Amino acid sequence: ADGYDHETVERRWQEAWADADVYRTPDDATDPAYVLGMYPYPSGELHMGHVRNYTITDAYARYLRMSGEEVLHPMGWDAFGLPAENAAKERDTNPREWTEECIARMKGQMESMGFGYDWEREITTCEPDYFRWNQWLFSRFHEEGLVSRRDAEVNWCPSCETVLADEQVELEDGVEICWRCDTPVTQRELSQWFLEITRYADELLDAIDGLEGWPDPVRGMQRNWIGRQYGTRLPFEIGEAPGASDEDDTGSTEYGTVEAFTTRADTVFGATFFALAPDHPISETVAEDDPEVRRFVEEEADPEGDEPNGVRTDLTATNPVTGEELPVFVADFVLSDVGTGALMGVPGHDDRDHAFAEKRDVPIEPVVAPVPDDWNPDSGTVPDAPDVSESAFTDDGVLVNSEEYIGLESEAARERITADTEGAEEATQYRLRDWGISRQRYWGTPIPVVHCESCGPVMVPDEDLPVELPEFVNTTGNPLDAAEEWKETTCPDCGAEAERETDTMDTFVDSSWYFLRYVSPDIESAPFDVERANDWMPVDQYVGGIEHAVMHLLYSRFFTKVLADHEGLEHREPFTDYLAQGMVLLDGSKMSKSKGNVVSPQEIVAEYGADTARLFMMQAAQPERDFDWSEEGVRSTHAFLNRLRGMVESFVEDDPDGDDDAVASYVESEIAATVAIATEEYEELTFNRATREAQDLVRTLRQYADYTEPHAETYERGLAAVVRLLAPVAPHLTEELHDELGGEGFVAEADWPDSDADREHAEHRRRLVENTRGDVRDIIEVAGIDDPERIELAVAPDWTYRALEVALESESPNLIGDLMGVEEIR
Ligand code: ANZ
Ligand code: ZN
Repeated sequence: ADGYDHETVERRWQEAWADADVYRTPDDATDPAYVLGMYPYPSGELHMGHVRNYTITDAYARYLRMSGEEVLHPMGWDAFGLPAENAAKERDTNPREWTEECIARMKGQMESMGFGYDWEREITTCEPDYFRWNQWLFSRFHEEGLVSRRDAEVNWCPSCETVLADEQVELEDGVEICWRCDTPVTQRELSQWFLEITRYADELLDAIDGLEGWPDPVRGMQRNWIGRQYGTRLPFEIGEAPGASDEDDTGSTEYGTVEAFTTRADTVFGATFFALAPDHPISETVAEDDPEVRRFVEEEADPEGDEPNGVRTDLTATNPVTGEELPVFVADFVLSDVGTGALMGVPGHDDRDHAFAEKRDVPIEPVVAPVPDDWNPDSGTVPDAPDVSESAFTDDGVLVNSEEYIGLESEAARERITADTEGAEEATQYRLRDWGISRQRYWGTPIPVVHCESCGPVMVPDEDLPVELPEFVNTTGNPLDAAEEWKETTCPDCGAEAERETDTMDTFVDSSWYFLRYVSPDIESAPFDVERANDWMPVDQYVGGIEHAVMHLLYSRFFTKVLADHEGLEHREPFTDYLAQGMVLLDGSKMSKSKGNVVSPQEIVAEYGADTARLFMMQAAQPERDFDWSEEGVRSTHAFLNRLRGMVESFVEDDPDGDDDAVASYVESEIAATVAIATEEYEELTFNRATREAQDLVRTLRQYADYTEPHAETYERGLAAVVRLLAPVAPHLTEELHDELGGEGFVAEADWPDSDADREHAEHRRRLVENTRGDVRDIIEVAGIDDPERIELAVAPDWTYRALEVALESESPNLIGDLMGVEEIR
């Protein structure tokens, strides 16, 4: 593109900043503003999403620095993970080399964007001096009883040959597929390590109320994910239906009592069946003798299917409230890891139970009625039961057909029924599961455990950390399993021959505390310096994609709470404010390699420069919003920067000195208003509005220079203000212009302009000007002014005061005065 030599300008300032250590946060900073973008996975290329994310944090960090704050703005690499392993296999290299190359390339790209990071604090999670602390933390969690090992059904991707966490399984056309390779996921039973996040479920949920700097949708997502429900556990006696075991001679089996979790104990009189999960122990026992149940359990059950399916057993379940015997089904909509893996079916008041009852010919009975409009609980009357034959009535209401509970409202009935029923208990149930962190993969943190035949699994002692990775070998399975020599070790407890654990940790472990490592990245005695973390944490502004709004943020909150409880951290939440930036789209759809619609930041930077790319992105939309990439928009941003540059240059050359005081004072007030408004917008991270303000001021200044001989001081003050207001977003060119205008030092370290303008007043005045301009146009016409130059001058945007003067000099001053009350306005 035509215009200034952005490449030279940008490189010059990048080098100058680096030489002067402008973005360094000294260790003795007291409480720097902590601004953080989610660290990237080093894929090798910075994409538009990264550029947007990091421009937001960079602009904000720069704004805060200019406002006089100490700033902590670090960057690092989420360097473990599957793609590196796959790439290494493809290219016949190893994940470490591949990752290092990618990091080098992306770091260069970040530097070319002018992001002001404190690179002294860079962290790379695949380096032993980082991941040893994952291992150390694992041991601390273990000491605190927050680690467990159990057999678990896990999602297994047959193609990646790895266990997938729930959130790594995606649903496509009703089929669960692997997030990386789209292969349908199967199930496997494996011994897994878990971090017991469920112990923090209540606090993780309750504390969401205090996260006022988080977007509401994200808070809602976190609440949902934790999914707390209050309800009742009701005990059902399981027995065999009379005559059921006549044909066999094995005698009757004892099944005992099975509890069912329900949020609707008020509907217990409407229970018409009982259902067990296919992998409930009783289902499995029944399946041994009953071929129909076996076929269902082993083949037909489809927990993800749209329709509820089930098979009837010969068992009955006794309703603990009514004494009624209910048929027992094994049904696939009952999940084994929810509640107790058993439920009472109430077709009259639950949609799924209704669908199931219709299919299996189970009675459907109404026991809760909608509350009538004029309902008086004390009147002794009872509303009519609703018709539930076609669909369930799922709201709370008033009990009907429920013996002594008739006439009670649902809430009260739940309490009473729970209290009155022997063996019934209040229960809280969560959707949140413990966090399975075992991955059968090479490129991750080795889980620091040794398996000993006599001692069982034993933690590797702290002094033997880190457990490093063996050399990478290209096998189909887990390379750690194949590393025979590496596996061989001795038991830390008894000294006998033993084997290392071959699972590595979920990489979400790395990212659950990396924000703490930045505080003291080189400390060798602990994962972080507790005192400094107490001073510097929490992160004041976190920015990153909404795709991490559930797991990563939740895990980070969990780690922070554990560290607060056991390692002296004085903060219980890691991120005060969180901004989820929107996506950069192309023609309304997401940029993706598969669609072939990717705009490369590198090409844009080469053609137009980083400042243009950054300014265009920040201007296109509010940071939270999606927006369409537009080459047209990029070009006009580029043209704007060129114009600004031209204005500064010609000012410096001509050094004009005008004399029009009225206009000068108008321009002065515009400068003050712009600074006041833009400052507020920067505070809110609405860079689109902040930069729009600066652009408007540039237009005003240009007109000022075009229409009249500007006052040098005013004009220069205007230009200097624009340069500073744009410095956070377009840091290179503004550095150059600051220099040309004779500014001292770096604009990156200059003082933010201040303004005594009051925003409300400024906006009121602008509206007035806007309205008056229309009036002036009319007056000029009425007054018959026909000197084109004067008309142009008079109606030029924002020149109301000038315009009034022209109008007043016209031949009909009285008319004008009458029409407008001009004297008063002046
Ligand atoms: C009886 C009942 C009556 C229920 C009624 C609901 C409505 P939701 O539905 O999200 O609020 N449940 C219990 N254990 C389950 C399991 N292992 N798998 C699947 N579903 C299970 O969640 C609470 C309800 O989920 C519980 O309340 C139970 O059905 C069902 F009118 O019990 B309810
Ligand atoms: Zn896969």
